[in-house]
Amino acid sequence: MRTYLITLVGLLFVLFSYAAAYDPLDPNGNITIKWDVMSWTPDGYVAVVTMNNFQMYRHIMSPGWTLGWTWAKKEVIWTMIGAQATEQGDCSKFKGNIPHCCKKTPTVVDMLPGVPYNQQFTNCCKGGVLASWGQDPQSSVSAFQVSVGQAGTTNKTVKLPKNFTLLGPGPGYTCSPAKIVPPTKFFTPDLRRKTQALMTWNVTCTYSQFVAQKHPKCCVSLSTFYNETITSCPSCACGCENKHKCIKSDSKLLSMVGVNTPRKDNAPLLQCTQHMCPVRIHWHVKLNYKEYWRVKITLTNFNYRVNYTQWTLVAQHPNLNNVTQVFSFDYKPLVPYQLINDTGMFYGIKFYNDLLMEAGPAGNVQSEVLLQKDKDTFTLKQGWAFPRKVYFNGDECMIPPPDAYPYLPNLAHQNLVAFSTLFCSMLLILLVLF
Ligand SMILES: *[C@@H]1O[C@H](CO)[C@@H](O)[C@H](O)[C@H]1NC(C)=O
Ligand SMILES: *[C@@H]1O[C@H](CO)[C@@H](O)[C@H](O)[C@H]1NC(C)=O
Ligand SMILES: *[C@@H]1O[C@H](CO)[C@@H](O)[C@H](O)[C@H]1NC(C)=O
Ligand SMILES: *[C@@H]1O[C@H](CO)[C@@H](O)[C@H](O)[C@H]1NC(C)=O
Ligand SMILES: *[C@@H]1O[C@H](CO)[C@@H](O)[C@H](O)[C@H]1NC(C)=O
Ligand SMILES: *[C@@H]1O[C@H](CO)[C@@H](O)[C@H](O)[C@H]1NC(C)=O
Ligand SMILES: *[C@@H]1O[C@H](CO)[C@@H](O)[C@H](O)[C@H]1NC(C)=O
Ligand SMILES: CC(=O)N[C@H]1CO[C@H](CO)[C@@H](O)[C@@H]1O
Repeated sequence: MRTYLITLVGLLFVLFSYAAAYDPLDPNGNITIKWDVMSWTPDGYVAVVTMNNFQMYRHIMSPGWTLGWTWAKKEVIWTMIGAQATEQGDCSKFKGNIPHCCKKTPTVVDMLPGVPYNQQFTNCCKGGVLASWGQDPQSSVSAFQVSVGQAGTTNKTVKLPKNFTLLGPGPGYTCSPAKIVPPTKFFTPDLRRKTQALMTWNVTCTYSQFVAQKHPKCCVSLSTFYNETITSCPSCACGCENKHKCIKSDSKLLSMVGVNTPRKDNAPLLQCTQHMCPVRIHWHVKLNYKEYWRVKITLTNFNYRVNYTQWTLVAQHPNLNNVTQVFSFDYKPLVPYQLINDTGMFYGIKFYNDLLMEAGPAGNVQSEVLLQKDKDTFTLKQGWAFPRKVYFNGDECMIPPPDAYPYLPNLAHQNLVAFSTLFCSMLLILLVLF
């Protein structure tokens, strides 16, 4: 009965949290795409397109972003610097000068690092990788230049592109319509003069895990020093539809050359587990000192086809307001409302463990966190020491239901057991009597 109730409440909670595009731990998180018209041309304009990732802990990792839109009229792209359209489309109407892209709905991707100098643009050419704002604000921007033809040539006749789509590397983002905003002002390199765009419009894209995938992408397992039980991730936490495609960690297939080469469609190659998640976060309550307590966090990759670069882990726990030391990860408190300080992001140290390697012996990273006890609230009872929410790379992970937590061997729990035994026997007596 209790189990059912908790599961039901948990399920409702999960459903509810997936349906909302709004992320309570990062209420202002978005990616903005800004078009600055820098000059008019005889048949159109030259614009600088800048993408800013304002999300605290959600980055776009390799193979990077893909940006699409629909032209409002018969616009074409004459040239592009720092990015390229994936398809040229039908340019058969053009003689002499052939446009870069004639498609009504261009699809644009970033260039790879190391393209020739004359094809580069400031903040371009990172293979579409956008760091999260919380981790590396300098690398959270991407830009390219586009020269548009057959377009309006004044701020009255230009028609804004429509139906922006942002993929990165999978679905999940929904973009607003473009909106004209006050023109961006730029400083000249010597900072002594300001210039401004001839016209600017913005698009805002927000992420929803519900749009991205119907199942979570990660799960949490728990253990403690005071109870031997290891609470594993919930079964099929990430969906078991593809269970037949998973491979055992000792499979001979794994020695085949190219088996772990990333696929164009990002199809994973998962190690067989009972949870079928690509990533598991293990939270171990390790030690209880007088003034402090210590947690060990381990991230394990079960996907043979992904190296997670610049991974992020977000955890919510009431004691994160008194983090004393974080060993071998970087840590940053997230204070979305400036009121409750119970959430923080962990990420790898650059060039040390900011890469969570593909599944296998090297596919894990770990850290220990030392927290100072808040005497009024600290307890090992009722699973208080476990995280309330966990996100990996910006996706919420499934946490086991409270009744599966390892319990502190204490009276309260025994009482509960005793009570339910009593309840059952009473029921039995009633059944026997009537
Ligand atoms: C996008 O994010 C920025 C930075 O957090 C914020 O200032 C802005 O209001 C957000 N825009 C929308 C439409 O939410
Ligand atoms: C437009 O986007 C830029 C970032 O790309 C942001 O700084 C600016 O505040 C946005 N303007 C509006 C009005 O949202
Ligand atoms: C268009 O340009 C005129 C001046 O040339 C200016 O007054 C007007 O505010 C501009 N409109 C927009 C939407 O930028
Ligand atoms: C918007 O773009 C998407 C994907 O490119 C496409 O499926 C959809 O039909 C487009 N919608 C409109 C109104 O053009
Ligand atoms: C992950 O990185 C290692 C070392 O850089 C490389 O050998 C391996 O092929 C990469 N795996 C994937 C799936 O990209
Ligand atoms: C939040 O907690 C961290 C310690 O975990 C502390 O460094 C930070 O100053 C706190 N921030 C606020 C706004 O209380
Ligand atoms: C450890 O936790 C498990 C799972 O909640 C529980 O069944 C068990 O009784 C606990 N062990 C002890 C020694 O209390
Ligand atoms: C023991 C201790 O340092 N407690 C502090 C935990 O953090 C809160 C708010 O950040 C402080 O008010 C406590 O004093």
